[in-house]
Amino acid sequence: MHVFFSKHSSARARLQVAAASVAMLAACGGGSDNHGVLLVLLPGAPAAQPESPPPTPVVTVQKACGNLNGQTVAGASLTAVMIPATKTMAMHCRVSGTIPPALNFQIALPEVWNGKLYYQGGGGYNGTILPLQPQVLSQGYAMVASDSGHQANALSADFALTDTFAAQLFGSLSVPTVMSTTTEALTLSYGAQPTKSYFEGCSNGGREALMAVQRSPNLFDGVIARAPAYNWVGFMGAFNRNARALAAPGGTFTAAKTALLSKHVRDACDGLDGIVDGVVSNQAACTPALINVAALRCAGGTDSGDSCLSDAQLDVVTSWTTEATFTGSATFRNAGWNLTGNEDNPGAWRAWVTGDGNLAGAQQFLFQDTTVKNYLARDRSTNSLTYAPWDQNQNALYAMAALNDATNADIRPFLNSGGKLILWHGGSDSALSVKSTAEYYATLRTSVGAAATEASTRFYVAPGVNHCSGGPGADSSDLLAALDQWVTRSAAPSTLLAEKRDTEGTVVFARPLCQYPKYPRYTGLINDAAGPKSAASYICTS
Ligand SMILES: [Ca+2]
Repeated sequence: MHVFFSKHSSARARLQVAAASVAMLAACGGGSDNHGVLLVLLPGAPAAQPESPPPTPVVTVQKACGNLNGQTVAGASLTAVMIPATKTMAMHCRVSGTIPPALNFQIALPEVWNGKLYYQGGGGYNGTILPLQPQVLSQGYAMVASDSGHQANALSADFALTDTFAAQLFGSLSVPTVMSTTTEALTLSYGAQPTKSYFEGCSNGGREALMAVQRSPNLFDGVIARAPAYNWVGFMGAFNRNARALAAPGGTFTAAKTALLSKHVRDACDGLDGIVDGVVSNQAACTPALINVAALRCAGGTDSGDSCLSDAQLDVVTSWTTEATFTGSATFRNAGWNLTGNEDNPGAWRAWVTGDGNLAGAQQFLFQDTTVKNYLARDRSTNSLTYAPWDQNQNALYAMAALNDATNADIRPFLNSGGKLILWHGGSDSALSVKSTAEYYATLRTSVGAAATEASTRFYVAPGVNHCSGGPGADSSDLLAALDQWVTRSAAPSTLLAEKRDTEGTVVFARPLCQYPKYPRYTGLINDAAGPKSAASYICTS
C-alpha cells in the first residue's frame, strides 16, 4: 500500500505540504475538485488518533503531471506526459527537459508519491539517460536521472577535449544542477519539496555519489555509492598499465589462459569459506603465497600452450594484483585487484581486461584510451599504449583530478548534517577494484573517526559479484530500503540480505550481505542440496 507520508515525516514538512496543497486546490477551483484529491490513510492506523494530524490530501499524478507540462523551470522547458502501465513499469508521469545548453534530464512521478526523491547516477562517461528502475518507482519515489550534460557513447570522453563546461558538468556540477531544477519542478507539481532525497549510483554513478557527499554535503539525506570509480586518475592509470602489459609481446590472454588462472585460484581458495561453490568469499585468506601463481609458469618462461603462463602473461598478473602509483599526488594510485577465481566469468576479464585476446575490445583498454586522448595528451591521434610515462603531463593530471576525483575522505560536513552513506562493492569486480573502495573506507575512518564511521557509514562487499551486477555471487540487495530505514527511522543497517535471481526474477539462492571485512561463511550441512541456497546457512565472520 502506498502512503503519501511515512509515519516519520517531519511535522513541519507535513504542514508545508498541506498548506501548499490547499493553495494549489484553491487555484484549481477549490475543495470541490475531488477528482484531484486522493485520500490515503496510513496502513493500520486508528482513524481518530488524537496526536496524529488529519489526513492530508494528495495531488494525483495526473494533476502533478499537468502542473508541469509546458512550464519552464530554471530555464528548462518541461514536457510532461502520462505513461500507461506496462508489464515491467507502473503507470507514471515522465517529465523531460534540458537545462541549457545541453544537460538533459528526466523525472518520473509515481502513481502515488511517497514524498521522497531518488536520484539515479550514471555510468562510464555518461552521455545518455539510463533507464529508470521500475522497482524504485513502484515504491513511490519520484526519480530523476540525467545525461550529465553531453550526448555520446559512455565509452567516449571526446566532450572533455572540446567542451570545458561539459567536462565540469560530468565531473561534479551536473548533480547539484539537476537537483536544483528537480526540487523546483516537484514544488511546482506537488506544492512540496521532497521530505527526503537519496542518491544511488554504481561505477561512475558511484563516483557521482561520493562526489555529492564530498562537494555538496547538504544535497542528499542518504547516499549509496556502489563500486565507485572515485579515483579517476588512479583507475585510468592502472587500466593503462594493465593494457600495456597485455599488449607486450607474449602478454595476450586467451579465454583458455584466463580459465587456467581462474581454476588455479579456485582450487586454492574456494573452500576457505566453508563451501566449494565457485566463489572465494574468504578473500583475505586467499593470499598470494597460497595461490602461488608462479606454479603456472611455462618451462623457460616461453608460452608453450594452454596449460601454463608465459613470463609476459605472469607480468599481466603482476600488473593486476599490485598497487600502481603515479607522480603528482598521494591519491594518484590504485590498490590493485584480488585474484578471485572468477576471472573466467564472461562479465569479468573478457569484458573488462583481456577481450579474450582482442585487447581493443576490452573496456579497461577503451576507457584509458579515450582518457589519454582527451584529458592527458589532449590529442586524439595519440597511441595510449605508447604514451609513456602515463603521468608525464602533470598539469593535465591535476586538471583531471580536480574535475573527476572524489578522493576526499574527510566527509564530516556530510555526516555532521545527518547524512548516511552506504558503500557496496562486488567482490569479483574486474573493472574497479574492491581493494580501492576498502582503501577509501579505511582513509575515511581515519579522517572522520571510528565513532562517526560506525554511526553514519556502512561498507558491504558481495563476494563473487562482477562490476555492479552479475557473476556467480548474490548480486541483488535492497540497499535503498536499508538506507531509507536508517534515515527515516534511525534504524542503522547491519547484516543485509543478498539474493541471486534468474531472468524471471525468481530467487535462485541467498546469502547474508556482510559488512567488510566480514564474509559469509557456510555453517550448514555438507552434501545438503538445500542448505547452501539459504542465507540462514551462513554467518558473517572475519
Ligand atoms: Ca566458496
